[in-house]
Amino acid sequence: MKKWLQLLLVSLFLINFASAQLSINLENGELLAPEDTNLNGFVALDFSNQEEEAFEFVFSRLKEGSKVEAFVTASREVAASFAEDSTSDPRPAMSAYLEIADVYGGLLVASGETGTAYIKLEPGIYVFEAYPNEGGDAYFYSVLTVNKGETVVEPEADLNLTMVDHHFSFPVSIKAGQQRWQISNMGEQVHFAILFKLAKWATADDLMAGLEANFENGPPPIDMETPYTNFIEAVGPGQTYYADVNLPAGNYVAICFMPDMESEKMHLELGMMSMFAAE
Ligand SMILES: [Cu+2]
Repeated sequence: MKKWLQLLLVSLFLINFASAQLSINLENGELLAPEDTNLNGFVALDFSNQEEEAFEFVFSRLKEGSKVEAFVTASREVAASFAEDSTSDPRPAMSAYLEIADVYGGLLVASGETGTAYIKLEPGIYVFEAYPNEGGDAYFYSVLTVNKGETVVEPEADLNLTMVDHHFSFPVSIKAGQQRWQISNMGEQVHFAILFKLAKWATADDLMAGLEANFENGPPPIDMETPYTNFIEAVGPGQTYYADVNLPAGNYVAICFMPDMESEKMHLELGMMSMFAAE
């Protein structure tokens, strides 16, 4: 075989191999994402946030027969019921949402950064949503049709984190820096987590006291230099995803603030809080 032809074939193979990922860009008020893919399995999704504030990206998969419009309406109702000034109970909105779609997790991406999550793609209709972490009206979504195709190799995880009703499986100590987490929800309710990085002087009790007083009782017991510590986005029952996280060394408290579907309580009040050190 001619040398140049060989090189061409090798580079075509590499291009093909390297593209087992999808890029989603939020830029100039637009969410640019592919509309369809033949990739199946845990595909790497790179989220680039070029807006001026941190955004949350969440992926969901429509249930058979559900319509995108109904999904968007239900999702906005969930968001409105969780808004700070809301007085409504978020449970009915959450139940309505879960009739339409399964939620697969996601990422919190700071301004100007890119994050990677691995979401299990199977033939069907998926929706990517993006909204500002600090609240506000901005909202973007994009629809992805997944066709049957090649299954990509499952990523290897540095840490396996399981969430159940109502507990996290964090070890006492994890590695700081770049790590890949496999996050599984083995419970029957949706879970998520905010990972608070404690200020050097603070304890988990300080954080609890601060949360109870809405942080009006003194300086927040949180390391304000890294306010956008990682966030485990909502993961539905039975779902698993992977996320690349990069936690600076320090002490963390993970809390799930989801409302319990069977009582008036939050998951936190039912024990869904865990402390760990990144070192
Ligand atoms: Cu929870």
